[in-house]
Amino acid sequence: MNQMKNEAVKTTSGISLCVSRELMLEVAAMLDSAPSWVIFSHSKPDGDSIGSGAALFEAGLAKGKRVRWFGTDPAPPNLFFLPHVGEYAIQKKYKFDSGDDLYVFLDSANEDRGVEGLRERTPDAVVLNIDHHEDNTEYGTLNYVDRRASSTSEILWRVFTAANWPITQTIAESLYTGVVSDTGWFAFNNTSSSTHLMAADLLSKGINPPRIDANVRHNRSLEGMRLWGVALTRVTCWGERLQFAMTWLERRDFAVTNAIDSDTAMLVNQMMMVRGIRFAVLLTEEAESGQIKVNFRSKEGIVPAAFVARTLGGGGHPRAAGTHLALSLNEAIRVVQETVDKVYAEWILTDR
Ligand SMILES: [Mn+2]
Repeated sequence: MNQMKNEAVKTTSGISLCVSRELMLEVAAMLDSAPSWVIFSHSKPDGDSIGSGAALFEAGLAKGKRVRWFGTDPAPPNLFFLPHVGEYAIQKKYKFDSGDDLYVFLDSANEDRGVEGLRERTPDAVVLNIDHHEDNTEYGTLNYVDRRASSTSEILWRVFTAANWPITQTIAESLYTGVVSDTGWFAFNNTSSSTHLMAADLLSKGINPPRIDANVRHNRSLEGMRLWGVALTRVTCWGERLQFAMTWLERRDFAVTNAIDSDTAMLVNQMMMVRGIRFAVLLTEEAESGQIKVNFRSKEGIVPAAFVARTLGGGGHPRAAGTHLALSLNEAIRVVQETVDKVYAEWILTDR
């Protein structure tokens, strides 16, 4: 376990914040001493995983490192505007067998979140694990896992700041994209005062938040919006205060609307906009896996989404989690509903 030691860190805009300075410098030193960085983003990469990857890629180039960047799935098109995304390459398997490369895992809770092969690494392979997921297994040679950080991008910002690495406008843009993606534009409760200090610092680098918003959020296809329409007309609620909501999508819905799988991003959050709903579930029949993808979201004061996801073999953040079920859609709906009720009943008795 990493020992957290609180010390004040001054940002370039003169703002102080309390974080583990020792660990940040250790991470920076490890990066500094490696001639070659191989960065890995998790499967189905999101704004934080691509944003932090782009920022680290640029920092590496600025330091004259050989930098490579891999992941198992393409970056979502709404993140193509970020720097170096063109250099991000798809790789399903990787040989972790070099003592000269530093393998940097960003936003990845465990060894199975991305490319295959990490478990078979040779003893000389050095792995740097930078993450904020609660269920991170600390699989790295060095782990900077801060479960209170809003995002991996926020952790990287601390490292860059502590080590006095220049934060260019494009690095700032990348980190900002990561933090707004993971905090729902500073609305989720992982948003801390430190998150806002980071945002202030990034704004001082000349970034353009409306441009980022236009690219990341306000960039949906009409087909995707129609898919949301299909799902939203099916929302059903249950529970003593109708606090649970669920909807689902089958393959036919994608064919009818001409939408694609990635169009479901953020859909589960929409149910939470309904007054009284504190826990939302989206079940999607996936083309690629042939399984049912299940997304969970929860608010404060109800069983955490991660509890339910873990009961069903998945994982994630306390309030944003998910799993995959090898069941038919109808069976999955039944199993998920029963599991939510069961885990909620246990949670009410013990955790309140
Ligand atoms: Mn993240």
